[in-house]
Amino acid sequence: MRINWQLRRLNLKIVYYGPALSGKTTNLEQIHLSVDPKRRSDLVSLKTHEDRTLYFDFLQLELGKLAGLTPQIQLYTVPGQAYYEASRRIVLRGADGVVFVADSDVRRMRANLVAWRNMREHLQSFGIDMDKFPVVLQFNKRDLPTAVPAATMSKLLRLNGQPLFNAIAFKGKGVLPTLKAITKSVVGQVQKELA
Ligand SMILES: Nc1nc2c(ncn2[C@@H]2O[C@H](COP(=O)(O)OP(=O)(O)O)[C@@H](O)[C@H]2O)c(=O)[nH]1
Ligand SMILES: [Mg+2]
Repeated sequence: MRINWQLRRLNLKIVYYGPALSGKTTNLEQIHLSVDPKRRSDLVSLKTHEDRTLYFDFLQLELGKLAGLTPQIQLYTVPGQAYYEASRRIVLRGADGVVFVADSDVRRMRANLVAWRNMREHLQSFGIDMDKFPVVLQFNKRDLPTAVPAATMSKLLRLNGQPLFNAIAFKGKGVLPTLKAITKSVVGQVQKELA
């Protein structure tokens, strides 16, 4: 959280984390499509020639006033490929909340688990207790015939009550409910801190 008292602006950072190709960029693309252009920035994507996320995607949204401040929500995605661990860590630093986008494809369960553990380790190393930190999960690609049942995925990741949304991100399904849940959670946390 960063407050600019002169501009009365509150910057909040939400990071979409998860394994490669789980649909993180697709979430931002869908949000970009559905939010009023007056209340959002352009979607900025830094991509390699292979069209995969190199560093991050970025999209900024403006919310209604909060405690006399104008909140601006900055959405980032991390690159999912294994060799971008350092990049993920840099993007994750300073996050006010995270959305973990898991891939429901049975062949991606191990990748989900590795990414989930890495995220937890990074947050811990920043001194963040994940049980007290705004985290929302999205099980994406529910359209796949190979999709693992949500209950099985929850068990695999050892979820304990974090908000969870099923999604078909490339059809826009589940994207906004996920965004609303993480925004609510982050804003709730900030209200506690500003009180
Ligand atoms: N079947 C299926 N494919 C999806 C879904 N959401 C995204 N994709 C596809 O998965 C691929 C990777 O998505 P992308 O957003 O680039 O993943 P990222 O690496 O997490 O940013 C793309 O081809 C998307 O069109 C979904 O709900 N179902
Ligand atoms: Mg991406």
